Amino acid sequence: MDGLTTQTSTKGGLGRRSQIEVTWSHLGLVFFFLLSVAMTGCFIWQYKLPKQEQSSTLQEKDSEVVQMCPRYPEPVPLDHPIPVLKEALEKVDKLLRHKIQTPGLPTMSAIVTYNDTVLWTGNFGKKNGSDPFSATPNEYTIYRIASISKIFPALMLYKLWEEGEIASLDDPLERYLSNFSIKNPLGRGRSSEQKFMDGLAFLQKGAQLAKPSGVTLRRMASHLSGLPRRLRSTNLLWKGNTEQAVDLLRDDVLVADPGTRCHYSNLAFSLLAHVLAEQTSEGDYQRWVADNILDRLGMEDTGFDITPPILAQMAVGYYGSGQLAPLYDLGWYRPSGQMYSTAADMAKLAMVLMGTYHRRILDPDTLKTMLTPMFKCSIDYFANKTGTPWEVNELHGYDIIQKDGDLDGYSATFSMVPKLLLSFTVLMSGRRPQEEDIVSETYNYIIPALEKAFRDSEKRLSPAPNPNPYVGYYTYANLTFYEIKALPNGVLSMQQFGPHVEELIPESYRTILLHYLEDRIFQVVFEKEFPCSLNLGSASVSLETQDGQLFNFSPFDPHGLSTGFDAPGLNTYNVVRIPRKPVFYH
Ligand SMILES: *[C@@H]1O[C@H](CO)[C@@H](O)[C@H](O)[C@H]1NC(C)=O
Ligand SMILES: *[C@@H]1O[C@H](CO)[C@@H](O)[C@H](O)[C@H]1NC(C)=O
Ligand SMILES: *[C@@H]1O[C@H](CO)[C@@H](O)[C@H](O)[C@H]1NC(C)=O
Ligand SMILES: *[C@@H]1O[C@H](CO)[C@@H](O)[C@H](O)[C@H]1NC(C)=O
Ligand SMILES: CC(=O)N[C@H]1CO[C@H](CO)[C@@H](O)[C@@H]1O
Repeated sequence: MDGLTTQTSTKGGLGRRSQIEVTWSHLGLVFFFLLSVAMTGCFIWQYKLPKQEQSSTLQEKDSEVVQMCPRYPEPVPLDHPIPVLKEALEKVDKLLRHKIQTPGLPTMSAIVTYNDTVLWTGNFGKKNGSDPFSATPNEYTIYRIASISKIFPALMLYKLWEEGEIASLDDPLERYLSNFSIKNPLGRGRSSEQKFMDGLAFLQKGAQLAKPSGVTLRRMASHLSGLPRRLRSTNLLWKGNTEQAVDLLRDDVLVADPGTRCHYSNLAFSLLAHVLAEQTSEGDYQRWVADNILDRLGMEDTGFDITPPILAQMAVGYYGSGQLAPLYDLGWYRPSGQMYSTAADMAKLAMVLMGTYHRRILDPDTLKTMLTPMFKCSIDYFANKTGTPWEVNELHGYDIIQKDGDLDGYSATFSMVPKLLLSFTVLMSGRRPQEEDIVSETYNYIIPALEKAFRDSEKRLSPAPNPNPYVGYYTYANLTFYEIKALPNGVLSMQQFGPHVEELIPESYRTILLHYLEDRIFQVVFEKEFPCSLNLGSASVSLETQDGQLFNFSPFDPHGLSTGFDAPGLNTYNVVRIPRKPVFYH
């Protein structure tokens, strides 16, 4: 968001390279099907490049041995308090407590959520930085959220799409705004089309009008439409209307061919919001947001109009210089940056978007679409990827789905790590600390701690309702052999045995557990941390690919026994039951 008098700074350095992962997916189910893997290993051997220097080979092996899995452990219900998590949150607290010393940053409220619970809140400074007796803020202190407001036009787009008011997210804007036109000189694909159209111009006058610009609804909500940052010769206080906006655009020019480049646009979000609102019975953007999102989710302290009661609950905004910032009204650009909210309401929204709140506004499938990044931006953009409406950066191998807001007197960040069901929001009056990025610093503490909590947590495995049909001996192509047993608690355990297995695979990794999901379907679970891959002579076996795989057991025979199983995720079929333990001759 551009401030009116201050310039938004672009932040760098949030992303961090993820480790290069050598995946061995074609090696399939190696742990279980060792011999078939060893054969694949031979195959690879034939194409192996000339041997590298011994030292570097050794180093690679070392690092492979050290890498423990699961690399990205699944979220599990946590029994609080968890010391490692508490310690991480204390570090976050200390970090923000330190930041509040920054001149020009008088007030800060932060909140961290996991699944459907608040893990931590931190409130620092004073609500009114000019008043030495002013109270500290709390979760219900109101701040302007500036560009975080852009989440709401995107929510509206998805909601209207779900309701069928909009046929497709990729509909061209012209379908809903017939008078819209803008020049697209960089649209190379279409200039040849244009010539063709010109050739026909005598026959079909006006055919050109029907030609879409490539400005689609989804691109508008993803900073990918190529629309300029603002309307020609307007600032964010512009009080015009959409008709006037369309007039201004007629002689304006797209700064990029739509869908080819990340380019931040307040214009796109405001235009989208106003145009979509006309499709609704409310007919007005703010009314629609209030009725369909804020009221439904109980976001009581979130809105557009800064009335006296809101003002009384609000942190006072300052410029970095310490000067009081006016509460500008954004006029036609309101959908892009007018809103205010609280840490508590933002936490609620994060849970809703990750599908962990008891109320919902979008279907789970729509949420998946919404949380998927759209496009990789070039290096000069301030985020690694763009989403609808997100900025997405990579940290510790996770996508951090983020929306920043900076407007006179206030700065804010809303962020989620959907894979971990984790969110972090920080609302500030004053200028965002410039030297370091609070969000990545915070996640640098929390993500490893949460991963550790997940890895350490007692696995809650479901036993098979009746283990008898599954217990017994199995083989894959007479090459590898397994025994399934029922543990005293009814959970199935599976052990591989047979020639070579005992020599090659350490005992602790020879047994896995089978977590019951539904009728005849089980999931592979390693009870403890395990090496991501095992080195077996010339072959390497990925245990990582096997973790979490599904076993689909066949229907029961007349004796009530399953005759075998498949592991479709490993492309492994026809593991068959054998009546008794085979004898091996050496
Ligand atoms: C998330 O919360 C819900 C509701 O309390 C609970 O059923 C679920 O198991 C939790 N999931 C995780 C991964 O903690
Ligand atoms: C903030 O405090 C100053 C000094 O006490 C006071 O003049 C000002 O009115 C206060 N602002 C608000 C919005 O309460
Ligand atoms: C389109 O533009 C024409 C002429 O400028 C105007 O009369 C008409 O009302 C506009 N239509 C819409 C839907 O705005
Ligand atoms: C495995 O060995 C048994 C007994 O020797 C034989 O009957 C069976 O056909 C073999 N199965 C496969 C898949 O080779
Ligand atoms: C803006 C930003 O976060 N850029 C990062 C994108 O990712 C690369 C590497 O993956 C980082 O080096 C950049 O800092």
